[in-house]
Amino acid sequence: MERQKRVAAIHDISCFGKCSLTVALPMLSAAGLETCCIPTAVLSTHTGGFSGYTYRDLTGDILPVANHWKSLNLQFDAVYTGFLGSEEQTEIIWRVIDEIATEDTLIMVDPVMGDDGVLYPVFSSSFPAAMKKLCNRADVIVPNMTEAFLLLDEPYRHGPYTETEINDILDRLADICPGQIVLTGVHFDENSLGAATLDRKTGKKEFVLRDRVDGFYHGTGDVYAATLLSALMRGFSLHDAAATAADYTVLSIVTTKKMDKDLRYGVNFEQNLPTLMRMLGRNEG
Ligand code: PXL
Repeated sequence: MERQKRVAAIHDISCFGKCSLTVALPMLSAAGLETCCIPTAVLSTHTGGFSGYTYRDLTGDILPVANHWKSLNLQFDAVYTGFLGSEEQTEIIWRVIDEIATEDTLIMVDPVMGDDGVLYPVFSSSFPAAMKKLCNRADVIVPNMTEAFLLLDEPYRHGPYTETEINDILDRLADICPGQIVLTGVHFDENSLGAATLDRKTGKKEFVLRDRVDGFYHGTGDVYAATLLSALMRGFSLHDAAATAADYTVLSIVTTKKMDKDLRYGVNFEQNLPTLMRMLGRNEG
């Protein structure tokens, strides 16, 4: 009998400005996954470019939700964490994993902390060390270049990078995470952009590069991570999942660019969901 895979997505809800749960829930559902969620906070908008946003902290609810799920004996194929509002939340996620994950559960941590060399202002300077501890528990991490330098506690370096630099960063990320590494924002020149993967099962490092689309589109990291997890859950190799995620993120950006929208509003990932389903091999009707 076929079994539908079940994912627990643990992120904030930004009520406007597509990112975190408002991206993860529809995308993972489109991938055919049963998607459950633990909201870590509710904000009126995300924090990237809007001022005056509301912030309702839900730290106290996270563990009780996990405890209730455990009492119902629910099994999860993946736990996927993204934006976490505080060091305390990163510690609580450890306990959530203890409660709801088994050896067979894939733990994917997107260490959402910053972009373009800057730690998001909502975070204190000690937050990256807490996120680093959580990465130690992950089967897959998906940092961008800014987050990689924060995790490694090193000053940010702008690209273009060399292959040697990227390989070195992958090796050092492997020291803080026992799992698969997907590093985004990698580029060796100004015309391309993509990801580098370190597959711990094969020891292989690979690059996935695509033509760069100009402009800073908010929420693309979340589109990338949700596609990556969807592809992994459907049995893709790490490299193929990273490539599918790059293709779908570029497609969403190109679609958004044609619409001339405020870049803070998030990308139009919705229009191409039927294409995503085909990319993930969901042609069965
Ligand atoms: O897209 C990452 C993200 C998620 N959640 C919140 C954010 C951001 C990035 O700015 O502010 C609340």
